Amino acid sequence: MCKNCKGNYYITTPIYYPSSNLHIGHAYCTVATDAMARYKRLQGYNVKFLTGTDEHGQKIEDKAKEAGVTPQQFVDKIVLGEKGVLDLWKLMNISYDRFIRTTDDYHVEAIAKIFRKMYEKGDIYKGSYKGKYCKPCESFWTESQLVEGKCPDCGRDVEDAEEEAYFFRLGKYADRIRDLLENTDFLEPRSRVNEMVNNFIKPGLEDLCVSRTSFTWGVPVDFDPGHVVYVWIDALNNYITALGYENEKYDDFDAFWPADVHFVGKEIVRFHAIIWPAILMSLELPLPKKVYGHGWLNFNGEKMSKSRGNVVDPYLLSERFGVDALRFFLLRTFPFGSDGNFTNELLINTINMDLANVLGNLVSRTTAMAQKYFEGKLVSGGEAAELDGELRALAAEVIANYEKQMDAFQFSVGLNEAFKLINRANKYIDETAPWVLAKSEETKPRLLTVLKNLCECIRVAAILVSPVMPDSAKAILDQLNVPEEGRTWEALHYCDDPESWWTTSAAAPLFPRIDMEKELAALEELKAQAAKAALPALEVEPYTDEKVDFETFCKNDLRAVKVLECVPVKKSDKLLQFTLDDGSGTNRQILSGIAKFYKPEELVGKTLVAITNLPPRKMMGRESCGMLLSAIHTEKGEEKLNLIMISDSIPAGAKLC
Ligand code: ME8
Repeated sequence: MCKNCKGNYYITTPIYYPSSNLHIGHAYCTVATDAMARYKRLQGYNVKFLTGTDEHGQKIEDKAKEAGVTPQQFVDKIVLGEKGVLDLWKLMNISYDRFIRTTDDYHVEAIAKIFRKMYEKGDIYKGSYKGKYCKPCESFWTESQLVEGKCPDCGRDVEDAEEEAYFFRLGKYADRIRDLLENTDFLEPRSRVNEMVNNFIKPGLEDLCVSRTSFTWGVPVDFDPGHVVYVWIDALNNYITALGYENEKYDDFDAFWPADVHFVGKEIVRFHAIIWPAILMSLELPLPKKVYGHGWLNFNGEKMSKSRGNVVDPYLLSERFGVDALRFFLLRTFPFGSDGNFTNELLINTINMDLANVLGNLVSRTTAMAQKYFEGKLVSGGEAAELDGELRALAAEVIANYEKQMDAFQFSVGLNEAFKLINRANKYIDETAPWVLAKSEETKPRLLTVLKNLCECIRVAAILVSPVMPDSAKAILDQLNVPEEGRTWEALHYCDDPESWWTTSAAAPLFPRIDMEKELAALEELKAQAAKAALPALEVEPYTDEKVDFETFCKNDLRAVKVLECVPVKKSDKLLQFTLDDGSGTNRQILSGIAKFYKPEELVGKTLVAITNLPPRKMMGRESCGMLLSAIHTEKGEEKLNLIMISDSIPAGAKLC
């Protein structure tokens, strides 16, 4: 343990499936974990923050096959590639200490040992699995667990499955787990306890299938080739292999296990609150101190999913609004244990109201006044007044409440506390009217104290928001030239008579206001572009089964024609009028609706193909004698057309057959 530190603190996120790029829901949990890790570091804990990727399983194997690459190449691209998982966490300022990939050698080696250990203990046995399998979720279900015959997690179709498999005797630990859930605060929010006990424990915990033979992309069971360890034993144990359990890579198990908290989304609470403790009981290891099940983010009231095309891209939002603004929005807006509804309007409103109008405005008004009235140098001295006591008292209350709320993982309430002080400071400006105090030399000492009090409120608030908005908090504290020792947890108390170290400097607005209408329109446009980019690159017309007999086909009189003249047809944005040499000695006129694909002048002199024996048609009052052949297809949702052009050495009138 480090010198002078409060102790070790181990916090984890779920490890993500790199089956496609991560969305805002994944970022939500990671940002929360990051804020917690930063908060604990601020308090003086020696923090280990683990995140990573869960890279095995049939879904990955299938997707890799579809993409024509190996499963390892497939996951490498999503994890390490451009705009992949690591890039996203870097962009979002995620301060993890360790990143585990379940394909890392040390993890693979440790999982094989763990599996063997549980087998040798008699907790894992060989049997045969009959049931229902949801491929996308990689979950087995019993008939009774299905909802209207579909996967209870995702609502998709399940398939019959039967195969030889290893099972974990989960039932053996049922009583201890029930006791853990009901009689300790292991699982939070407490509302999730009933769901676990009623839905899973009371009906009887069935033994869990922990190996598969139907795919190979997993950790092999070393004593039974053909079996790979099936997902949860592989995935959950990441929390201990990443500390060095059953491997030589790391050596922090004794220092950091048991974990202080696992943050997980609500749909995987079951695995973390029932299966994970049972695995640890089997391994005779201490249990994590807490599992916290956070809610889900929906988008405009709907579940976010790739198939609905409504996944929110954290890259895009970070780039447009700033990483800190997005991090703040996620944690300030949605109470951590409940579901939340993400909308762009809400995001923009929160940035404009809380960040631009309230926090940004307080900082810019204060620093601007300090510049204007004291050239940024707020020296010692001044004149206190009764009103100042209110700020002091509120700051003390806010700090205490903030700590309580953050310790309970209530980020939104914790931030709300910080904003009570920020709002009060804005009101203090109106109450003290510094611009009036600045008018006379006599009231200058009072003005000095008012500005120092404002700086002190800002300093305290900046420390409070720093776990959530690390860069912005630093920028604010830099503007106030707060020395390092004034940015610490120990310095987190309201300083009665702020010293003379405030020298403030104005800077560009921290949080520029966003024009709601323009931004919503821009986001819509980007969404449309992204949807277009996601369309299949090339679409061709479906083939027809209807047959044409040879004789009928031969009736088409296809001829080479040379373009003598090509002009647009007035009042039509579609039609071009061609004058063609068809070799007959008389020029032929054809109208063709291809104006959006060609400029008339670029076609003059070209040799094209025309069907010449179609009955003449009138178009825009002009006669068209035949049709020019072209190739059509769709590319990224856009219709493309290419006239069939043949070699200019082919004479006009040559018959094509
Ligand atoms: O479950 N809102 O991986 P995963 C909030 N590999 N959270 C969301 C969300 C949303 N819309 N969508 C997903 C796995 N999440 C396993 C974990 S841990 C040993 C193995 C959360 O990539 C989800 O709740 O499918 C989960 O906590 C996390 O993202 C990872 O989901």
